[in-house]
Amino acid sequence: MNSFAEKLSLLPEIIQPILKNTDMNIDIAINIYERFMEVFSDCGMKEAASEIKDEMEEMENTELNIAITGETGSGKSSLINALRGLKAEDDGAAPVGVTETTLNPKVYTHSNYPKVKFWDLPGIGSPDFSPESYLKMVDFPSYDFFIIVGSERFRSNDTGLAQAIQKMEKKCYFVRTKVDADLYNMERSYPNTFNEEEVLEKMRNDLKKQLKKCFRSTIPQVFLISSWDLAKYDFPRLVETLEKDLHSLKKHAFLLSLPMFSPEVTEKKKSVLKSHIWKISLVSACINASSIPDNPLACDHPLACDASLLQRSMVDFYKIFELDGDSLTRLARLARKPVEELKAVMKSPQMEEITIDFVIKKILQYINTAKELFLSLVGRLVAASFSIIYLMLSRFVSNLAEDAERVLKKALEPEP
Ligand SMILES: Nc1nc2c(ncn2[C@@H]2O[C@H](COP(=O)(O)OP(=O)(O)O)[C@@H](O)[C@H]2O)c(=O)[nH]1
Ligand SMILES: [Mg+2]
Repeated sequence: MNSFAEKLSLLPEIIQPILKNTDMNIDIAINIYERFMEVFSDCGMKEAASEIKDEMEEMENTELNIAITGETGSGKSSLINALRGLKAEDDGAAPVGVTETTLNPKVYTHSNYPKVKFWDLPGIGSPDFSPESYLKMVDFPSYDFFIIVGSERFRSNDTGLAQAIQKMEKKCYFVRTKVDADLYNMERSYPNTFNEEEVLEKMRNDLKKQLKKCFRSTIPQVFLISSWDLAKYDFPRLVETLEKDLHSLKKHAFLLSLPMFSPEVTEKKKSVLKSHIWKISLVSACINASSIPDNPLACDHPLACDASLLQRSMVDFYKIFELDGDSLTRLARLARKPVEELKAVMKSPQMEEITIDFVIKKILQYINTAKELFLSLVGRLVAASFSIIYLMLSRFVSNLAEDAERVLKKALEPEP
């Protein structure tokens, strides 16, 4: 692909399936279109694909290191487990209800998204430590942001630490845990006049008032949460805030690693993946691509792909939507239902069935369903391959997102 005119003539075709994709959010489509124009403006197809491949690798290697600190008993380990989609009794979970005996940070890797790491930091505890020496001890520069956990009130240790973190130009957020227990107690105390929203608002205001006294400039935001139920209270707002505050690659990792606690999370993950799969499609169609055997539309209309890249990516999608075997088993245990019952509501195959042969079969199936588009691109190997792969991946992601919703609904269904 050499001349600019040739490139331009190819562009609308290669972008066609993206723009025609009916469940594509228009903002994502525009964004992809702009990125497309950008990568193709000064290089050919192969070079563009190789640039995108580097970008994908950078994304895969992007780590997110989240520091979680606060006094013993404030609920740090429980929050870390909740963020990893685990209960304390699951394998690899942080032990809950134990007093820390070490001052060393302990790392907990996300089981489905190992580049996301949660660091359980001991609270400052002793007044012998200044916030600055504490931050030095826990290796301050390694973290992307800090969550300071407190139950009831935040102590001067916590606010002093937040000030030191802000001074060193990093973000920190206050998280007040165990809100479920406070609400439960208040409801028992005021059985006739209890109003959940009013109690929560009063808790937020009291904390803000307390913090206002300690901070001269920006007061870190406070979020009321229960690690037992992330869908409730301020956790969704914490997600929105981090989504805004994190830069693109870190944001990507954060959103894809979120536990599946609500339909909004499923939607977010679907959007992130939908804005990413054109890259997988382009790389798969251009780099290490080999011919698809048994193309029903004959050998003079070839199609090529890197089926192994597609297979790996599709397996990752299962993990992102918590539809892999381990995640389903955990959910089934929590729901006290046989895992078969959850698997039965999935329309996609189980993750173990996603082999290279399966991928090739899927592509052949899409050549047939998108026959018209395919035939319109005859003679343009990359454009045709890209389009078919893109359509296949896009549908695959939508189907998994629907399965994830069905599985969650089934898990929450009361026993008959
Ligand atoms: N009700 C309720 N209890 C919690 C919550 N988070 C933690 N706990 C309880 O608080 C205690 C201390 O929790 P843990 O996570 O071990 O705190 P850490 O010492 O800061 O790691 C344990 O008994 C937990 O079960 C929560 O959100 N709600
Ligand atoms: Mg702990």
